[in-house]
Amino acid sequence: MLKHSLKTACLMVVIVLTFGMTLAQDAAPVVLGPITQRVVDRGELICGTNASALPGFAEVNDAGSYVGFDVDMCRAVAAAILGDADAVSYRPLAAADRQAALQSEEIDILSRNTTFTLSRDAVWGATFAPTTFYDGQAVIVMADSGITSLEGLAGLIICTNAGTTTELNITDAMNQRGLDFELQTFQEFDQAFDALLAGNCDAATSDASGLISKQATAPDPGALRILPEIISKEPLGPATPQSDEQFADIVRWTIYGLFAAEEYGITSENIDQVIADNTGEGGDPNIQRILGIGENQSGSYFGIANNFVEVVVRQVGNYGEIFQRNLGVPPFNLERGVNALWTEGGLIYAPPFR
Ligand SMILES: N[C@@H](CCC(=O)N[C@@H](CS)C(=O)NCC(=O)O)C(=O)O
Repeated sequence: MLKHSLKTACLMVVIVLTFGMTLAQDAAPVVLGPITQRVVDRGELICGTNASALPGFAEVNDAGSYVGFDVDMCRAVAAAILGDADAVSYRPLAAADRQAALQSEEIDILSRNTTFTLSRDAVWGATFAPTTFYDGQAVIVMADSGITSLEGLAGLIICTNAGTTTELNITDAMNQRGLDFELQTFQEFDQAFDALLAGNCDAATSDASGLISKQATAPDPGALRILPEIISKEPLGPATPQSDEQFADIVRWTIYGLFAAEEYGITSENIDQVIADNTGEGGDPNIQRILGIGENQSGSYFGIANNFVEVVVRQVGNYGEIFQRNLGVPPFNLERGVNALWTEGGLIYAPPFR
């Protein structure tokens, strides 16, 4: 009897859900949230980026264009919403200006090697996107200083830029080891790095990725040494103002689209073939959903095109392509490490597109 009524209840739920879903799919077009609407109206996404060049992540190239891994995240979002990865205007921001830029909404999105932390989530009024680069903090010194570990920094001057997670991490790491030091902060990391090169700081500290970038592009990389200790977790990724959850969803699923495209072997080079191979019966339903092939609803839940991932991958590439193009090449030659796909032992993982 109980079994029977359970069965009936389940059937009812299925009928209601099926009916409800049909209704949802046939419903009027989704109303765009305020940020997405602004982006559409001005035909451009405003992206907060680095103030001083961080080669590999964000810099202005010889042609005057912003390029880099963090820049490509903004380009991907512009492609998803506007169909044009070039429709981005960049606002250079010092680390300490990020919170105000998000709160005043003078930027639509921040993509500037920003660490996702509890206090920022609470206080910045920001929604953090999925982590795009798992990093940790390191310390760099002059090779001829003879310093080979944090212990060697006792009593010395360590420099960094203000308004970063870096300041608290280095203080914790030195205090935990019972080591005195003097922390000097600058508005921009370049000033801290130049002070190291000039001998006014004994060490500089920041995200390991940033230090690798600075070392690789320094006049004499061999004159610098990155110490072996990684003293923190720095999950880096974009953030958006908290006022528009739908826009945050668009950013979130654009990034997941980059991850999923890599996982399913969809690249900017083979996308036409992948679409041809997966259109109609016999196609991989996962690929159909990711690329918006057929009747599957995806982007339209957020008021953007169902094939938004196709547009993004066509114009910007998948996550692996973005990583390789910006960071996998000389002079950086960064390994994927924890930033490999979950299927290859890393942390890069997208939830299902369904
Ligand atoms: N991930 C850390 C540090 C971010 C940071 O400011 N890093 C420096 C050094 S890698 C930087 O981006 N410098 C470039 C600039 O000052 O524009 C945070 O979110 O606070």
